[in-house]
Amino acid sequence: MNCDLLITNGTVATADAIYPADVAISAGKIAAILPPQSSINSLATHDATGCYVIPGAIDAHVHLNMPTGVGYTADDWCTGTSAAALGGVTSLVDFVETEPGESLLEALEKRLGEARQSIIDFGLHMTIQPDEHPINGIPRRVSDKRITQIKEAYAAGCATFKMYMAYPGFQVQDIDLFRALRAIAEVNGLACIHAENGDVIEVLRQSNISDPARALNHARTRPTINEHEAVTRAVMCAEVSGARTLIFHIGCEHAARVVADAKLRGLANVYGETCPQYLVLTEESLARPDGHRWVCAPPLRPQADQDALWHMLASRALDIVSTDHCPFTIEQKDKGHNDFRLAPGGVPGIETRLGLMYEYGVRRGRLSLNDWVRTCCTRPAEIHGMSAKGRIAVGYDADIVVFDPALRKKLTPRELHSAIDWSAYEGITCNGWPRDVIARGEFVTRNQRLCATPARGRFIRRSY
Ligand code: DUC
Ligand code: ZN
Repeated sequence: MNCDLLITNGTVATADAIYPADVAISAGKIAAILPPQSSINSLATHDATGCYVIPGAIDAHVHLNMPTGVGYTADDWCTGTSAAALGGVTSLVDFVETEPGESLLEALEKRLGEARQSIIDFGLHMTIQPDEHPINGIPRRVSDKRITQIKEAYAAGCATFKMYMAYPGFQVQDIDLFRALRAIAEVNGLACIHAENGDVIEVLRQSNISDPARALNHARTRPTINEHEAVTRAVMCAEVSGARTLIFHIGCEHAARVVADAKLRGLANVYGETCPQYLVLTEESLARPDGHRWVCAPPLRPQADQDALWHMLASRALDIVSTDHCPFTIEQKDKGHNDFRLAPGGVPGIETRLGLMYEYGVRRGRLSLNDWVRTCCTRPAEIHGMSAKGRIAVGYDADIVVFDPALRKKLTPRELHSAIDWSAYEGITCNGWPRDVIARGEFVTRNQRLCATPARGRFIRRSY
């Protein structure tokens, strides 16, 4: 047998097995998985002694170059995907958002133009949002026309549809959430739902807050029962509509239990995502003098919620870990210094997920190696309709991370590559980090250095 590249002497870790093997790559695909030291003709070999050889990580929830009230999120498609690759990510999924009057396909075309700079392969979720801006805080409707366009978006490779139950401008009313879910069920797509009760949040945010400089109040305006109620409503709508549904960024135990209970009732198409910020940080970060930098939604929660999320991830009640990477510079974040409501929502994380999940999950005994691969690599591909990704198996794309458990990485902005000047994880050192990253058979990083050029990433047309 001949191949282009042979990864030798590593330990292959997948979602269900761990074994020593050499991995042969040809024409960008995994060509064979062989006993170590098999004799085979390869144009190049790459030694992975002492390392885990795992599928490239998939981050199915990021916000690059997204317009916000304080300007665009700080990473563009070049800086964001460079940081992602250095953190072991070989595919990501970002979003298409629509301007009033724009069709879903017009908005997709524009977003594909921006995404051309991507270093790694990428998919796009289609956001289903009201056609017009809200009036007096009341969300406008999603038109029939827009609902009809769901079919066209699916055919164009956007198989997943994001809906917000909170955030003025994005929030959809229940009637439209449900109409959209029925249309998504009809095309066999996936609904991805930001589940918080936006109406209640807006009233709480507009009430007299005695100390708006205290960022912990952000969590008080978005209590866990608010998230719990919205997830319950979203799962009810998913069940009645029959739409395959993923609840995005679950941050608290009660919300996660709703997904767990749905699964116990036999709803095999209801999934849950959580993020490293909810697994590693707590609302203590919001209590810092610069706590407004940790404003994100849902907010960071108490330790008890974090502990429960780890259990639910290991038990498969929750399915995947994505980052909701939404990077802002200190200058952008500090707009909220005196009033947390002015801080743009979101924390960075595109580069740090695999390392953090290894450090806080595997090394601390909360996840097995297989759980780590399942939640960061394999299940994201399955749930998000990427049939060629997420596995080390013959015929799959050769997206591979050589992960070195002996590397140490300090999570400071100096060591990371996002275009921001702070880190949400300052003070943390990860033991274990991606050493080399291969995407469709090409090295995109080697020895923790980027070696890929922009615009090599391809749009992943996703389907089920
Ligand atoms: N939550 C955030 O914190 N930022 C971006 C979008 C979201 O849902
Ligand atoms: Zn998000």
